[in-house]
Amino acid sequence: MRVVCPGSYDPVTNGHVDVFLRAARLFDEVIVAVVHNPSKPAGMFTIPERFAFLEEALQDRAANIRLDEVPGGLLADYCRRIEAPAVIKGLRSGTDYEYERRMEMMNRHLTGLETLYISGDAALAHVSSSLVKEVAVNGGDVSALVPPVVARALAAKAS
Ligand code: COD
Repeated sequence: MRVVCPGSYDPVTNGHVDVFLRAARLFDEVIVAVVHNPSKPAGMFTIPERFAFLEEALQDRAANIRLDEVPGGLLADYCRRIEAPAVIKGLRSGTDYEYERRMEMMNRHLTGLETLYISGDAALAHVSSSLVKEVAVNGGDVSALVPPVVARALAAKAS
């Protein structure tokens, strides 16, 4: 089965990568899709930058992971177009589930798109794109929480 891991990935973290790799062990093909999230319009990194970070972070990690971009429109329409019956979402907490559950129901209502959940690595439960950005721009060390390419880009923003 082909599945999609959609996200803003601004930027990708080790929490995201853990979910991608575990999905890649379960499904035939995993499409990591950088999606424009209309409620997070002004990102720190451009879409091409986020894409390049993902490319480097996932290089040689799993042969069945592909990258794509959803430049606008509904995720459910994109998934129907590429014939992916389900999306994979990573969960850190009950709060994540509350947030995801409403999207899950809306996506199912729209096109029948299913949502499957992978519970994230507990050691990375405190890791989010927004927190690593906040810590990094204020001089904190996030190198254990993000791929090296992202750590370098965040350090450059902080300097
Ligand atoms: N461990 C495990 N999972 C994690 C971790 C971690 N440490 N960090 C993040 N995750 C998970 C998140 O829970 C999420 O499932 C995924 O990784 C991506 O996270 P983000 O923050 O990069 O992405 P979001 O939440 O901004 O993505 C939201 C979408 C872009 C998917 C959503 O807005 C969308 O589908 N937009 C398209 C327009 C649309 O169709 N709207 C209607 C939706 S019903």
